Amino acid sequence: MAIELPALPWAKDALAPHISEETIEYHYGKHHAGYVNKLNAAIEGTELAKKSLVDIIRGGGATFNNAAQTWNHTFYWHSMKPGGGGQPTGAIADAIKGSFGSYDKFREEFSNAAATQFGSGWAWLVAEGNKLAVKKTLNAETPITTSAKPLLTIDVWEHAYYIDYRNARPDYIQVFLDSLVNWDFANQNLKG
Ligand code: MN3
Repeated sequence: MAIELPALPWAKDALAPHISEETIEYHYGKHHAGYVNKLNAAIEGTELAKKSLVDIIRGGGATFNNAAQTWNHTFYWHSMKPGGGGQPTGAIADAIKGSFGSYDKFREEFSNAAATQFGSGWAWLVAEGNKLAVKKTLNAETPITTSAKPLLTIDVWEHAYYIDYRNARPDYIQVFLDSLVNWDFANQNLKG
């Protein structure tokens, strides 16, 4: 069965002015769709076509990059919402305090991971046992191949921010934290 490109959780212009409709047009419509199409072309008629996306990713091999990028992008879209950002609420707020000491410390660590991921990749908030941690991954690498449970992610490939922020990745990271983060999604993942 072909892997589907999931619908966005909001309208393409809903994150503007923080992330423009043009960025989403390209990032979702070209990049994300491109990973899905390449993945489907690679698995068509093979044993992999019968597997779930997560199982394909965990199997590694030649399809890993397109499969992991398919999953990572869906997770990224849900990590943002119009009117999001700012202080966390609910269980995730307590967990952040417990693991990092304060929201500000978490923010510093997450921003630093996202800013210092050299080249293309991702920064993540994950749960490892009872602790939360910040991770960064290169290219398509994803925590779902590890024991860590992803709660939230930011895409720091240039295609995620170059139209809106040019080379200023730190500005994009700040806006992500201040105006876009979907803490409801992080709470859902923490619980699940
Ligand atoms: Mn991307």
